[in-house]
Amino acid sequence: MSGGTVAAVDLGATSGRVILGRVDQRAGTLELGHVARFPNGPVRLASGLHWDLTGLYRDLTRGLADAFRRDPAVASIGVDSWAVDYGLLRGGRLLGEPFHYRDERNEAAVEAVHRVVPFEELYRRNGLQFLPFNTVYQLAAERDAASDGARPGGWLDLADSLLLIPDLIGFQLTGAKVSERTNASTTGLVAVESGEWDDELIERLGFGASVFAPLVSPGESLGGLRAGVAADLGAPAGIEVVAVGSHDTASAVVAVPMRAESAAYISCGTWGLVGVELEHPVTTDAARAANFTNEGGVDGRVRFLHNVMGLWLLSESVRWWERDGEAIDLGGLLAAAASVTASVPVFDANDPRFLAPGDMPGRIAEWCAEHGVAAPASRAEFARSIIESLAEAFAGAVRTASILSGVDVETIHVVGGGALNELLCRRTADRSGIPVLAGPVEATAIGNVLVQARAQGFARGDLESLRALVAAAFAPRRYEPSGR
Ligand code: LRH
Repeated sequence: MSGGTVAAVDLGATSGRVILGRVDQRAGTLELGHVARFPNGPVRLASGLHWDLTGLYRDLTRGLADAFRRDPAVASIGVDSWAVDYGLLRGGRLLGEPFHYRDERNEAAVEAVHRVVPFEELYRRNGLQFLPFNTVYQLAAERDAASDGARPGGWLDLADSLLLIPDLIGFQLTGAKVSERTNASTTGLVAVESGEWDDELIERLGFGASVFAPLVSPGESLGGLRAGVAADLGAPAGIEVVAVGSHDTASAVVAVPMRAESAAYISCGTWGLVGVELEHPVTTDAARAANFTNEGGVDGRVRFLHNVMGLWLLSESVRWWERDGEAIDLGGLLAAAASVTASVPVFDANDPRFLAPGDMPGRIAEWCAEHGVAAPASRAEFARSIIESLAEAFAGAVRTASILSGVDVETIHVVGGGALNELLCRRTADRSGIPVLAGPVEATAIGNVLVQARAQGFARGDLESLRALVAAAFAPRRYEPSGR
């Protein structure tokens, strides 16, 4: 067999898509076909900020039906999404819409977890940077909500299983309950050294080990589509769902056309995930102090990276300005930002005040007032200030990743939607003093496609062989540092 087509479902925090990927390694080709794109976002219910999982499932299955209409020879399906969020099930039934990681319920839970397992110990065990929304804190919030009697969404003790978002979709499609490793590594409950569920930690936190599903690695099959689903999708019987790097960032890193020994990557969309790929985790005191994470990568690699608040700062500002119905042209705003000549403030993009949805320009102005610097004076200046602050945070995280890991970074690869943002790529090159190679934009879907293609026998070899296909198919755009 010399090649074939697979379908990637890639769910991001602001949009989802279904993409067909045709891979023929012998011919050295990799082609993408965009089938469907649909919006995603938080829904504020009485119980807090949630995802509309049911709506997402409707949209993605419509997209998959379209994919099978276009190419009845699609060999398999793979699903990836943002990390950390989960749904609880009892008897196969979903106990409410999953919480959105930007919900505020985690604040009190952080302290509750650290009282039982101090952060230093937690980091030694799971190797994860502190993010207040890591699943471990969300589950503590869930547990405590149930025990105070009010149960505003606290269903942990009622659940018989917990599945992260892509696994939850895999379950709807196939009936199989599994936990894919790259995404499971973001829960905080997987031991960084063994890669297995940390049962002792789970027990100490009172979560109940039986809700966690068996771990599977990218490339393993979840099994065939349920008969009813296959009929709904117009898919031939026996189409498999294959576990991919179901954490979107893990899939994106598969598709970074880099030489890992001398490159850093920035997977830039809602978040900017900045780091390097390693063979072994780094859980030193310095890595903990710098808040660097060791997430599980495809083929057992380690994604040693830091979460920088990404284009969320810009998209949430635009959403705020548009709240009275005005439509803002993002291209025009970025062009105006590129022409700003006044000096703009560089604020700390990692400040936790920027995490929750809301008045982002107001919070930037508040940060400036607290730090005695003049706030941006126009929308173009706000946009420029956001880009400069992101570029500075990216450059800093690349420097830290290099120091902590020993990787001598000669090139920075920017993949994801941020690769289209010329100003951001240019200023990241300028502020880091390192050339930036931008693209591919659809790295996440490509990584998803490649892992499926390898499972189907359309490609073989290690990540370097898969990356060679990416490099051949998508010529990156190069930004040299200007010295400014
Ligand atoms: C990016 C991402 C990131 C996580 C965050 C929750 O989409 O998966 O890697 O930290 O969402």
